[in-house]
Amino acid sequence: MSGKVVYSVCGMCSVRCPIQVDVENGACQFIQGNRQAAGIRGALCARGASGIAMLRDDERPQFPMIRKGERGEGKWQKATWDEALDYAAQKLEAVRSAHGGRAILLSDRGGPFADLTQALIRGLGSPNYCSNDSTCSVNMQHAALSLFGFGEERLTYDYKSAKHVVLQTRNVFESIDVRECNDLMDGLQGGCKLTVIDVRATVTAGKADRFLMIRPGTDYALNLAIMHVLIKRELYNKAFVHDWVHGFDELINLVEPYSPEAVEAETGIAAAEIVALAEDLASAAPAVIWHPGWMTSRYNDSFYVSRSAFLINALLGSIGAKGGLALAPDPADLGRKGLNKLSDLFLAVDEKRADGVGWKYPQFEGGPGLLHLAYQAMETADPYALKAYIAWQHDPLGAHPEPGKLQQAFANLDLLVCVTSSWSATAWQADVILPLSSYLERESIVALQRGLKPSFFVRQRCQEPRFDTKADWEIASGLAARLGLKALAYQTPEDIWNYQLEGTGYRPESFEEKGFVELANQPLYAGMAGLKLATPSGKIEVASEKWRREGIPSMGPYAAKPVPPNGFFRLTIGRCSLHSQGHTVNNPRLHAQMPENLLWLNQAVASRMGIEDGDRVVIASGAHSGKIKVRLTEFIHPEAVFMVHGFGRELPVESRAKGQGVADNLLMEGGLEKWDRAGGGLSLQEQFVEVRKV
Ligand SMILES: Nc1nc2c(c(=O)[nH]1)N[C@H]1C(S)=C(S)[C@@H](COP(=O)(O)OP(=O)(O)OC[C@H]3O[C@@H](n4cnc5c(=O)[nH]c(N)nc54)[C@H](O)[C@@H]3O)O[C@H]1N2
Ligand SMILES: Nc1nc2c(c(=O)[nH]1)N[C@H]1C(S)=C(S)[C@@H](COP(=O)(O)OP(=O)(O)OC[C@H]3O[C@@H](n4cnc5c(=O)[nH]c(N)nc54)[C@H](O)[C@@H]3O)O[C@H]1N2
Ligand code: SF4
Ligand SMILES: [Mo]
Repeated sequence: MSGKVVYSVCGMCSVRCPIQVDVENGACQFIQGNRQAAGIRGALCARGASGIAMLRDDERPQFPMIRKGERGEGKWQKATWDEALDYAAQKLEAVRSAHGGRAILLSDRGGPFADLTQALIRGLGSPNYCSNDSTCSVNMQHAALSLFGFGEERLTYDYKSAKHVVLQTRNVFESIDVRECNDLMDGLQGGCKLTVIDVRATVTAGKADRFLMIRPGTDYALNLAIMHVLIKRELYNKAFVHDWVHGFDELINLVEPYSPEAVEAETGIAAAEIVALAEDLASAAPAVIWHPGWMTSRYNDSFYVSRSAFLINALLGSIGAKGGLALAPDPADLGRKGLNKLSDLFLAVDEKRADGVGWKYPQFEGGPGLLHLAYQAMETADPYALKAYIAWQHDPLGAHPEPGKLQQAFANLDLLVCVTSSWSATAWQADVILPLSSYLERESIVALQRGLKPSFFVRQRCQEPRFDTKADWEIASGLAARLGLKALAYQTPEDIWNYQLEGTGYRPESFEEKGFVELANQPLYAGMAGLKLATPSGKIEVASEKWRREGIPSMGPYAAKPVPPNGFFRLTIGRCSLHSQGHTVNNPRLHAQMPENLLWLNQAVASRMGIEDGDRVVIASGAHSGKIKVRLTEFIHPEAVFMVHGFGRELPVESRAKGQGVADNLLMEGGLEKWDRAGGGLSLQEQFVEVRKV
């Protein structure tokens, strides 16, 4: 066999960048970013480049497994695919006939390929699909919906044409999306100014013209003050506000008390800096992006932070503007037909969701749901019992606070299925593991890439699986065939692609050349002209009517953040360039480069405590504590400590990662009950931790 190039999609994190893979003699040899994809230009991040190390690693589930001992004991019986799928299907059928389809919950990572899992759960007769969003971006998503009537996916951050970008709680150059990194670099090279607002100096802050080290958790106060200055000094875009903002008078009243001087002590940011930033933005408007945040499951007011960020953009007229938060066209805007949805193979399920979304919480979006509330239902059987749970490429026990408490909720399940390509705390608790092929060994369904030039793209199989694993569509089809869901019981990926592409003018072969097909030749700025927003007023709503009906202020007054007592710090968390959440810490190559997480601690504070750089300290909260190495720096706010999420793995099957670093989620006491009632997301940083010298 000779060599070939396969165009595919990275799976080392949920961003899913386009890649091209050199395959020799049926084995992947080299991965790079897709050279034909605009915005990628061959680039890949360190994790994407470590895909081959993951592929060649034997420390991943290699065959189907059925639990033998107690949950979590790690005693497995090797099974054939027929045995494992029969087992899972029989248990699902038993749950379905005893409790109805609604007793089945499925969660996954959401994103462009979720139509498959959504189709499966709908076919099973359950409304209970949830994504990971309630621990990720849901506050920002609900902020967009409450203001614009559409979700954030309709907006494109037009960095390349921007004149001033503000990144607030965003670390673009370490918490990576390759396209976004390239676009922002292009913008900066073209003279765009960058302001970074963070509790610590990140790599991104290192590239900024202005870095504001904010007191953790006080961003909403800052944003109110920015709006105060824009309005008082009449620096806002009056025409845009007149045409598009509903409730401007309410906004004037809301921001009145928050002068720059009034928030200076609370935020730690000098009044003069706040004024200067507002003035700079006004002079660059409308080619301005004030980023509303990505990982926004942080505070009880994170929804307000994102909303106020969007409103700053509205005041600057940058919503829908070139160089701002441009509007991404839908295929229909381009006169093109969209993909046929697999979910439409089945009728919508007419049942209340277990998480209360859509009926108890009518303001929230039904699609991704709120997983932590589904777990409450699992624990209490209110509004009804959840008896089977399919965790699909998702590690909720690693990604939620209080995993012990979650495990107790799982005790109410008759069946816990884990579909996964790597080991995880959740897989270890499963009754049956359906091992997924790694992303290089499987294909995906076709998906829509949004943006100014939308495209359809697909993940192609680069090589055959090294182990007895299967692709998502094969697993979904295998379950569907056994559970009477004929429509989803596909035999080949081409059958699925043909269904999805019917009427679009494309065929499965259309993707061979580049891995994607573009729906437009030129970037299209859809713009605001002629748009009718799906909000009750048809405009951008300062106070959302939908939220008001539920008695929830969509932007309240700022509530001051408490100062941690002596020896305690606010726990702040995030990502690093070398790892993806929790699922790369055992990757041979990435582990070699970053085997453990460090605790960032302010230098001056540390010297008062007698702690030196590189010391191991105790970090504790409630019953949990761990020992972690400190990284001292003057560039972190003295009230905060910072650590990267995903470490502190305990599984014997992950020899490299086991026992290295500390798991941040164990330090989040009572964290399953702490959530932003207005935005829906968990409040992972409403937490103080104690730090002690060993
Ligand atoms: N304490 C705390 N909790 C957090 C966070 C935090 O910072 N601190 N961050 C939150 C955020 S932003 C998110 S998005 C969630 C993430 O939470 P998860 O989505 O649970 O995190 P991952 O580690 O990405 O888990 C994905 C799991 O899917 C499986 N998997 C199988 N195949 C693939 C594949 O091809 N690609 C990928 N990516 N995974 C595969 C692996 O088993 C892996 O364990 O956690 C959230 N929870
Ligand atoms: N390398 C890498 N890239 C990734 C991922 C990954 O795991 N690894 N995961 C992807 C996913 S799922 C997500 S959600 C995104 C997340 O992308 P981001 O949201 O940009 O990333 P984070 O690292 O979670 O947080 C960004 C910054 O918020 C800062 N911060 C913490 N508290 C505060 C505060 O109170 N105020 C302010 N102003 N700043 C604060 C942190 O110091 C951190 O630098 O990254 C994506 N890209
Ligand atoms: S950001 Fe990196 S790891 Fe994530 S999909 Fe893109 S290349 Fe892969
Ligand atoms: Mo995330």
